[in-house]
Amino acid sequence: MKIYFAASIRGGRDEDKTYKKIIKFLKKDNDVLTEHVGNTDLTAEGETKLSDKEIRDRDIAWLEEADVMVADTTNPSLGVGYELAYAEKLHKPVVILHNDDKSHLSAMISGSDYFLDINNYSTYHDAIQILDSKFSGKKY
Ligand code: 6K6
Repeated sequence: MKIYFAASIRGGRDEDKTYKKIIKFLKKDNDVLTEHVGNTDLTAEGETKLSDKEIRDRDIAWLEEADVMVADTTNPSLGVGYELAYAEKLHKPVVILHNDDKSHLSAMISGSDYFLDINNYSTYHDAIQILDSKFSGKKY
C-alpha cells in the first residue's frame, strides 16, 4: 500500500521521534511516500532546495497517488489541516493518530463527519498497535 504520512513540520518538531518510529513501522509492509516527515534532523525552519510551491505541488501529487493517509495531529499544523481537508476532497481514507495528553484536537477535525477513524494514543507503542490492527492484511 502507498501511505501518505502527514505530521507537523513548520508547526513544530517536538514529536519528531514518534513520527520516525511510526514511519519505520509502516515501511515494513508499505511504501511511505512522505518519509522525510520523520527525519529528526529536520527543523521547523529546515533547509530545502525546493520552493514552497514545489513542496506543496509535490505533496498533493503524492496525496493523489496514496491509497491511504495516516496523520499524526498531536502537534497542531496548518499544513496537516490543509492535507486533511484535501484528503477529504479526494475521498481518501484517513487514519488519525492523536495524543490527547499533549493537545486537544481541533473541532474542525473531531467534529467532521468525514474523519471517523480518530485514535487516541499515549505512547509510541500504542500508536504502533493501533496501526498494526488496522493495516495487517487490509487493503484500502
Ligand atoms: C523542511 C523543513 C521545513 O520545511 C521543509 C521542507 N518542507 C516540506 N517538505 C515536505 N512536506 C512538507 C513541507 N512543509 C510542509 N509539508 C507537508 O505539510 C508535509 O506533508 C506535512 O504533513 C505538512 C506539515 O505542514 P507544516 O505546516 O507543519 O509545515
